[in-house]
This record gives sequence, C-alpha cells and structure tokens, in this order.
Amino acid sequence: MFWKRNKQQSELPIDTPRNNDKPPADLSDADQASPPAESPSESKAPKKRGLFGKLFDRLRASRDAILKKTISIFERRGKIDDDLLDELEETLITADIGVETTTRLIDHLRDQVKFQKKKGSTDINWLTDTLQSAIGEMIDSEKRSLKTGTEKPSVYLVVGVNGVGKTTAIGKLAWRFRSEGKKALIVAADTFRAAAIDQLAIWADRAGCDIVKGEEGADPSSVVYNAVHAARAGQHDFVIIDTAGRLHNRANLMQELGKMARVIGREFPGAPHETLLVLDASTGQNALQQARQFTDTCGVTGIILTKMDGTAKGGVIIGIHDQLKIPVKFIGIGEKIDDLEPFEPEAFLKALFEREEV
Ligand SMILES: Nc1nc2c(ncn2[C@@H]2O[C@H](COP(=O)(O)OP(=O)(O)O)[C@@H](O)[C@H]2O)c(=O)[nH]1
Ligand SMILES: [Mg+2]
Repeated sequence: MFWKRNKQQSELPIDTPRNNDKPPADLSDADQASPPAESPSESKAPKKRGLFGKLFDRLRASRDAILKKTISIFERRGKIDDDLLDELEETLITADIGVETTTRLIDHLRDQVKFQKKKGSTDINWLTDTLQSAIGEMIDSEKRSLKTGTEKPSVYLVVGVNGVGKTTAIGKLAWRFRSEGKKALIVAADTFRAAAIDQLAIWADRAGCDIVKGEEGADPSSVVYNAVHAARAGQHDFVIIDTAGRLHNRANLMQELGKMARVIGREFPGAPHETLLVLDASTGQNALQQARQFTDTCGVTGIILTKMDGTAKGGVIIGIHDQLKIPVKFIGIGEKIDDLEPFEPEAFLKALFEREEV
C-alpha cells in the first residue's frame, strides 16, 4: 500500500506503522461521530446527521451560552430595548467572546436597532439573525485552507503550550491526509519529554503514517533536519512537526522554534508553509492571551482550536478572528481520530444559531 516503506526509505530514520495493511485503528469508530442512537426521552427531536449534525451536537454548550441565553433574555424582557442590549452584552462577555469584540458587536446591534427602527420590537428572529450575521462578518476569512508548496513536501510546524492538544491534532491531521490518499510524515521534535515522543508514535500507528523521532533530550532542530531529508527521499506530501510546549523558559522555546523554522527553510525554500498555533477553546480568554504571545514571536499563520466540544467558551473563536485576524483553520470537537474538522464559518454559525427542536 502507498505508505509502505520502500527500500530507499528504509535507510532513513523513519518508523513505519505496524498495521500497514489495516485501516486506521479508529476508523471503525468513525460512525460514532454521528449522533448517538435516540434514547426514548429524546425521541421527539429528530437527529441531525452528517457534519452539521456532528457540529450541532458538539457545540451544544457554546450554543446554550449564546443563543439560548439571548432568547431567554428576550423572553424575560419581552422586547428589544437598551436594557436588553446591556444584558446581552454581559452574556456575550460571559460566553468568552471577549470584552472588545463584544463591545463591537453590541455597538453594531445598537446601530441596527436604530436604523431598522427595531426599538420596542418583539421580533426575536430579527435579533438573533442580526447577531448571527454580525458574527459571520467577524469570522470571515479567505485564507482558510492549508497552504501547500509547489513541490513536495508541504511542511507544517505545530506550536502551542502543553496540554492544548498539539499531538492529538497532528495525529488527526495525518489521518485526514491519509484518508485523502496523501502520504504524511510526522515528526517528534518535542524531545523535552520521552512520553511526548511515545504519544506521537501511538498516533502514527493509529493514523498509519510514518514518523521520525528524536531521542529524549535531542536537539529538536537536528530531529527536524533528519525529518526533512527523510521526507525528500520518502516523497512525502506532508511533514507535520510536533514541538515542545515548554522549555526551560519562554525565550528558550521561542528561540528553538525560530531555529527549527530556519532549518526547514534552508532545506525547502518557502517552508514551513504554515506555522499552526494550537489553542484550547476551553481556556477561553487565556487562549487569546497565548495567541498574542505566540503571534508576536513566531509568525503564526493559522490556528487549530481544540476542545470545542463540551465547552461553553467556544465564543472565543469570534474574539480570535476579530482581535488577531489570524484564521482558525481546524477545530477539534472530540478525542477521536476523526474529530478534527476544517473550520467552515457557515456550518459553524448554523450549528451555533440553530434552535433546538422540541
Ligand atoms: N474533548 C477533547 N479533547 C481533546 C481534543 N484535542 C485534544 N484533547 C485532549 O487533550 C489532552 C491533551 O492533548 P495533547 O495532544 O497531549 O496536548 P499537547 O500537550 O499540546 O500535545 C488529551 O487528553 C487529548 O485527548 C478535542 O478536540 N476535544
Ligand atoms: Mg504533545
């Protein structure tokens, strides 16, 4: 099969997956991505299927924090007025959209209430539709898809603090590439902890892709150097590099990331094609803080926002776009291998603003 190691590759420091001829371990779990079977108590609500159904399910907490609360404020107040907008402002801040971005949204709503003469109106649909389209404008971006090189491989450097989901996102990405018929090489350049290397190796197995590992404590740049050579010889389409979330201090980490990027760029002009910052949505405004620190120092070109499932803080995605103008390229919506989805604003908004059926 296409990811099988050939003779030439076997001389390179690549580990190949053990289950070469089997589908990824989690593939058989893919069905579970659809909504679970109906329980008797839920039987009245028709289940939504496909990507929208998955988003609708996983973004429930964020939807409750934004849409459900907006509706309940309206129901309590009975009409659109200044008090309602004040209360809505507090709600959106609590949903982790962020103070500045919320202020801009509320100002926009106030203007629209005025221009469209909606003061005193009882049109709740107008209110949620106007909010939805204002958010839609904020999260709009043209640079959503991953940049690729004109020649193989396209190289992606994945950065972010510990625990945000870098290694998991890399495994999921590699699996995604493989299901598209592409050959991916993942690189364990987080040599700070042995466990981090082992964890990536497990993902390589699951995703059925090649891996280059460094020894614990090895110079990450030298691991990356080996990896880019391995990728050239192995004709990989994609190289995805896992990095440490933390070194002895922050300056050290940023220096190391810069060094890795230079090593890659020397071997493949134009690479890394993306520096992807991984952020954990459930940390809300902290994620925005981290984004500021990383973008200041290492030229982040895209964001992977993980753990959007089960958090009420998904609104942070709006603040990230509005404040940083860096596109979110993927969202993580669960721990399974197929729980990373390209971020599509329209589907996301629809899932965030679709009313629950009763
Ligand atoms: N619910 C959920 N958990 C996730 C997601 N992404 C990662 N995780 C979990 O977050 C934890 C840390 O992930 P890991 O990839 O080791 O983070 P790293 O330190 O940045 O490499 C693990 O338990 C993952 O299973 C996601 O999208 N949703
Ligand atoms: Mg890791």
